[in-house]
Amino acid sequence: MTRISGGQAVVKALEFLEVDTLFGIPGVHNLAIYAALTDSSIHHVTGRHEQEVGFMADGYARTSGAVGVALVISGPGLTNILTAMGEAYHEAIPLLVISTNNATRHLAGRSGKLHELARSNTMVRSVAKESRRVPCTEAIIPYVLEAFCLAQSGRPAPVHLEIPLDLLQQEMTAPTDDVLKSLMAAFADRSGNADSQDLRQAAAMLQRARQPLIIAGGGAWQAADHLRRLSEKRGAPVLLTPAAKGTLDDAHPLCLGVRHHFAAVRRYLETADVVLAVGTELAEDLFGTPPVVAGTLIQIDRDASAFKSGVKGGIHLLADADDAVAALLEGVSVDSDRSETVFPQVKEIKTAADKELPQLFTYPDLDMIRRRLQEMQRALPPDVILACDSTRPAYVAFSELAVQRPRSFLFPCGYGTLGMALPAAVGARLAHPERPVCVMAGDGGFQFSMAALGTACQEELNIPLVIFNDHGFGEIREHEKAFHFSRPFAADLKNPAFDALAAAYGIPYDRIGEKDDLAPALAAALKGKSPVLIEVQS
Ligand SMILES: Cc1ncc(C[n+]2csc(CCOP(=O)(O)OP(=O)(O)O)c2C)c(N)n1
Ligand SMILES: [Mg+2]
Repeated sequence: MTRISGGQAVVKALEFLEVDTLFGIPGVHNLAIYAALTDSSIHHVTGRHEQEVGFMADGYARTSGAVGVALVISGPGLTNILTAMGEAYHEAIPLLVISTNNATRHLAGRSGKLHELARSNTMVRSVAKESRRVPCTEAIIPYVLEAFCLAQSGRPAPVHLEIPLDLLQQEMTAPTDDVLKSLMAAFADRSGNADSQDLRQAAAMLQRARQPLIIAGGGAWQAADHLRRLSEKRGAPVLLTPAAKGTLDDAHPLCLGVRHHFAAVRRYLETADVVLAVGTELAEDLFGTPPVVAGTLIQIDRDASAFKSGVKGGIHLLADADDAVAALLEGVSVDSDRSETVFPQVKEIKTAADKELPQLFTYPDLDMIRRRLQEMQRALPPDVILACDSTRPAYVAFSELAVQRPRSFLFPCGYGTLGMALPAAVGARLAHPERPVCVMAGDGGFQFSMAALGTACQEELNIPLVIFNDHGFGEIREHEKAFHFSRPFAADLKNPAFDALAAAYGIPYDRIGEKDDLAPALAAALKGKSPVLIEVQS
């Protein structure tokens, strides 16, 4: 019987779970785990700040559907990663966050020990599905396996495990693979499938619909293929939430894209007699408006808490999105006549939305932003993953930049954290070494996490960073105008010289002036071997 330490038990559990990449920052409080990692095939990625570590794990999970795993120290390591957990919690991204804590005997009251953090589990529960402290060394493996499964089950979310130092140092008998397999079977996701009667009824509603419409949210990516076929079969246009951008190709003739914020789209939504909402809680959009569904609502979600409205003659289907959409696809018949009328209708709505853009975004440089997005579109390959920060060009990109694949447009949708883009791109790139990855960020947001450049360089990741430099928090300036501030306040930024910053990291730099074309610079940057900083004057 092999004896292993608690630290080795953590790594053994992660290896059994086939975790290939682990994002973290070492400290004396988690070195027992790092010691075990030195002999592991798991690739460890060293962050520069735990918030970035969390976003890296998020980018990894958001683009792959797998659980993103992060390892931090107790105290400041844990508090630093909370913001990224908040973002992942809001967006239903599965993360496993492992932190440590002082030895069990010091955890009862205030001890004054290094990195002490009282009531850590209570604190973390605001941004996690669960936060647990492991009670003994033998429990480490079952707790890790269960936490990993929990992160993915139902509505995916971060799950946190805290392991006291003494448990990492103590030894235990290593469990066999058979024991691990039976543990996994016990923790497997038991979320059931929708009642077949309900599915039949929902299919009949869709079949009878005069003007059906589909809303796809962040939980719809797994069902992307069936969803497209259902939309084509019934001639039902698809409206995407920002988290679902790419779930149906923006260029598809039935795709209304991410355009709920346009009056032309909202009017159309209000006239739809049957609305199928998949993997969305129908939350408010960027401008604070929730989708108004006047017709009958069929809602599919893995988590009942997404069912916020009453049923009103509609149906809530508690089910896996792909299974339920596949069943609906079976239950409806082809309506080719509708496609002929609805294709021009979708085109018309998009044209009307286009005309609304200047009223919606009253940016003085809107035309320039649109031009830049067109240039980016020309340079970006179809399989690109675009990691966006909360910057004005990204809001315009919702409707103005076409994305062709699911899980390829990253945006801090609901929690809205500045600084997500670069570290999330690092995680995405590590999850998909074969796919191009690009960052779009503002000068403000970029500075929230620019230290992640260090990780991107160390990992030798080719990531072009398109930084829109308007020398400030541009979006906030706009809001100040709308609030009738007596003068612009607290939103101007004295920025570093970005060319010197690129030089400091030893990476290429390009500056795109007003008259320059961004496309060739971006296309060239995508062929590089490292991050490339492209500063766009706006
Ligand atoms: C962590 C965090 N702090 C503050 C904000 C508020 N906020 C939203 S947009 C914004 C300005 C972003 O500036 P920049 O990244 O330069 O983009 P721009 O608006 O100039 O395009 C700020 C400060 C936020 N979203 N997240
Ligand atoms: Mg800015």
